Amino acid sequence: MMSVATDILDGHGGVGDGAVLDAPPQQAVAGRKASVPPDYSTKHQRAMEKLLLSSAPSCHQTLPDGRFVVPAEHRPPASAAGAVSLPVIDLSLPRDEVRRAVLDAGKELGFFQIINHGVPEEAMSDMEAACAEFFRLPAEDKARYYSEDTERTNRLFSSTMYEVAGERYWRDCLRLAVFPVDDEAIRDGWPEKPSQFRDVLERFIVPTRGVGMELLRLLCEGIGLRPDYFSGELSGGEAIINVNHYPPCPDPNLTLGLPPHCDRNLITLLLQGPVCGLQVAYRANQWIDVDPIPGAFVVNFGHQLEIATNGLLKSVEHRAVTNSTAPRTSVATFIMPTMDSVIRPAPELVGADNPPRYRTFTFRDFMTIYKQVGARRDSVEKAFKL
Ligand SMILES: O=C(O)CCC(=O)C(=O)O
Repeated sequence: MMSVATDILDGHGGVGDGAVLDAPPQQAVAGRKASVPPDYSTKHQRAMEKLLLSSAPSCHQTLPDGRFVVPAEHRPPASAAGAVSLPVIDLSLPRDEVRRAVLDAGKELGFFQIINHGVPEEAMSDMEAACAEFFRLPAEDKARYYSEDTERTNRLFSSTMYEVAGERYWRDCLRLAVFPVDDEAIRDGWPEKPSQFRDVLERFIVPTRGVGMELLRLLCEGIGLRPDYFSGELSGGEAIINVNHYPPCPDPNLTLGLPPHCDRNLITLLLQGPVCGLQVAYRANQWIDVDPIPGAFVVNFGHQLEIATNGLLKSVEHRAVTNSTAPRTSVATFIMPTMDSVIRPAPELVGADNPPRYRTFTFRDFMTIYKQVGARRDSVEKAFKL
């Protein structure tokens, strides 16, 4: 079975891990005259040369390494669930209708798209553009953010884990802690290039997180929890974004951008951009292609929501496939519990005829075990189910 190292997908650093750099640029230039350009001659230079797919001098003509070839049974295109598509929910409809639609979609597929959600179109398109621009920066600009330290939240890394055994995936990722935005340490961890990046991220993340919280309230109303059940600790951790970048791939039939996995958090909102690539697991070994819809978010539930609702809302596996022509950049926003929050099936949702299906643990404990067992749905179920 294909293993799914969580550091490839969801590696999580400690709270307050503000610094992005292995060696901040200020340190790298310490002692130099201002006119001398910074010299990332050792660590950064090596990192830069080694790894990022997006830093390759030109398009890859062939797969650079056999480890990009995923086992035959996991290769795209697996049988695609052709006629099935994700429901698209218009959040501007009356609240009762939206609540019902969100709950139905969540129960049936665990994934849906939302439109008219209130995040300004400009904030979304600016975010898409700034993220794509980040990956087009010269390698030496990106190298300063690059780190292989999986304990860091803020870092640029590649799923091509050179010198580490195991599969490789066709994706680079910029991961950043983004909440609370008024915390200077959080903002200071964001890239300074491109120059508009920080402002664009702030304009994007504040309303996007707001939509995520509103969806959680709607779900609570729908399943009989008090509307603010997920406010406070359960959603108050460091929200994180993954800016995923998938350069054109020379052999999309042999590779994956991201292996099948479930998310570790509460709820995820994905800005998937105009290029198709996300697939959602559907029944036995079938995958739903998620059609890009301009201005929409793709929404899915993480393990914490499944556990808190005692399995009523499912965390569903998804993966990213690659293509040979167009680069694809997606932005996943993860709403996370604080490390000390206690995760358990909500007492309101369990009873004599519906006993708790999961044990009680802290999110910190969850993360420790998750890193060991991997991100596949079955392995997490096995570790946390009673
Ligand atoms: O890029 C995508 O469509 C999927 C991203 C994803 O699953 C993730 O960041 O965990």
